[in-house]
Amino acid sequence: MIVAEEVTGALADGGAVVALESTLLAHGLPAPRNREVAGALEDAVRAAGAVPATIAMMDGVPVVGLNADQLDRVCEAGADIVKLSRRDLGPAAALGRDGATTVAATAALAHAAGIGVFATGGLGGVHRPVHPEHVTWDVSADLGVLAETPVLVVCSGVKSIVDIGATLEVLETHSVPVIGFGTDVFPAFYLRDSGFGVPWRVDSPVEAADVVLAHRAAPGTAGAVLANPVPAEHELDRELHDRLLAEGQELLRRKGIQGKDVTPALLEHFHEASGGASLDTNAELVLANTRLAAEIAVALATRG
Ligand code: PSU
Ligand code: MN
Repeated sequence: MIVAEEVTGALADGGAVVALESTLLAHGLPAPRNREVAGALEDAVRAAGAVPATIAMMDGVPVVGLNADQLDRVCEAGADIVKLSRRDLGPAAALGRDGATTVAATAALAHAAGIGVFATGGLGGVHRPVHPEHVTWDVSADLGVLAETPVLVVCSGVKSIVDIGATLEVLETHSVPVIGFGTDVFPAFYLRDSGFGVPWRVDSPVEAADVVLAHRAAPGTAGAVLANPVPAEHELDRELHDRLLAEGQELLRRKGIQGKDVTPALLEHFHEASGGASLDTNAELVLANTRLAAEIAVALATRG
């Protein structure tokens, strides 16, 4: 694993570092918008007084803290960037591949590097069955990895494309605390309200840092989810959202899309069929989560 010097330095000094994932760039947003977002996220972390560490695999080597050239590579249109969950890290390393890391893989690498705070858009979850009469086994590895990786993931809940109630149940089963930021309802990525509540709520970065410290001191090795709703002015119209989701699910059935291609295919459908509206929502929510994560990392560093 290569850890950027700036990241190593900040960690050695007890400074604030925020991990950022690369799947949302390579497989969640189209080029060239993804590169703009990548830069804006890192700028936002720096503006808050923390060091960004975007994580990906380059030529088979996990890199914690991509440089500008490596960010270009991850965001390049049509580049051969594999979507890497944690289970893929070994094979991709042995075969010398370039890959973008999901929440699962990014959380694992961040923790291995000593980083405790991580920002993304939406956590993976329990997918809805492609055929209503089926039971799905498509449960994102994000959930299982968070069960055993003590990082704080700041996100806008889970994507509204998954079964949110089932996802919250799996998080409970895995002893992963779910905390709302300034909200009593669990957000649903493009939408502020999933219709499900959150068991805990904090209203400031300092309060969130308190929860992280107490959670780390409590028994178990699970991570934690801080759910930050998309800023109201960037929320997607609910009717548009519901129509896009229904179309997207039909598209999956028609094309037989399965496994790790489901999330990228649905996001792409949203972006195309909304004329870019969902793209703005996605970019803005990731940015807001990244700002918040940086403020929490700074609050944690201040406390030592
Ligand atoms: N957040 C975004 N866009 C994304 C993702 C998160 O704004 O594309 C990615 C994350 O990398 C997450 C993945 O881990 O979606 C979930 O994929 P799956 O459902 O295949 O586990
Ligand atoms: Mn899956």
